Amino acid sequence: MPTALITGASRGIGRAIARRLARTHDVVAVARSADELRTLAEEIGRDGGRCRPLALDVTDGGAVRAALEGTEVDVLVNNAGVGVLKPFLELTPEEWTRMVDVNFNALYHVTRAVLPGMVARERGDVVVVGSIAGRSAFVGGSCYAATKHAVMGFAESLMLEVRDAGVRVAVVSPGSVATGFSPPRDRGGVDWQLRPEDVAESVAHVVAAPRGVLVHRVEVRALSPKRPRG
Ligand code: NJP
Repeated sequence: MPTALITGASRGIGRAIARRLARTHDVVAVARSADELRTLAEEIGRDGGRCRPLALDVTDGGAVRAALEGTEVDVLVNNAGVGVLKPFLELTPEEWTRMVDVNFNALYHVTRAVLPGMVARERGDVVVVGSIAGRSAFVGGSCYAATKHAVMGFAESLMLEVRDAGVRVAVVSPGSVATGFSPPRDRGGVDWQLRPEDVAESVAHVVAAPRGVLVHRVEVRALSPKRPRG
């Protein structure tokens, strides 16, 4: 079985990606919450898959290197992310730094640890969970949208660097997803958001592209914020 490493796998979109990819991959599930990773591994095990929980803060470069360097990974999903969505003048330095560290700087730590193996084996997938905020701005997004714009620049540059080495780099950019990511907003009583499983399906689609085919960007939105999902 090939191996898929997913960051931010303890809940939300990352957990759904881990469950989905476990159908076709051995999973390494990374996040800080050891208990939630353990229950994820149990769920995957009950479904007949294999999952190794790995409690790790992806912003700690030394810890990431120590835990991951030399690990053979076929699919890396950089999904861990935080969003403190509020006006710039209300953002604290800690909130600003945390978003930059998790959403952007961690891409260096994690990708740097596993990419050399992919290049040496001449195959692999690096998927980043971006956001529609990675190409459009919004009030309250001065830092969050900036980190997701940075994701796009990182991913496209890396794609151009490693495609000839057989490694594919992609960004899956969701619209609004029903997770605990941001405080509940008034959605007009209509349950229209994407489910984490919808995003996981897009990641699985990217990874399953035939060899020789590179899907670089996917934007996935709920069909209509005016209509319930049904
Ligand atoms: O978020 P949430 P989502 N080290 O809060 C982990 C993007 N997105 O699933 O460490 C390691 O449920 C945290 O684990 P833990 C978004 O930007 C979302 O909605 O245990 N892991 C948890 O597993 C992000 O990139 C929406 O706390 C760390 C996970 O990250 C991705 O989707 C829309 C960590 C966060 O789970 C997943 O978001 C959109 C650290 N230092 C893009 N810090 C949306 N939900 O609407 C956090 O366009 N984590």
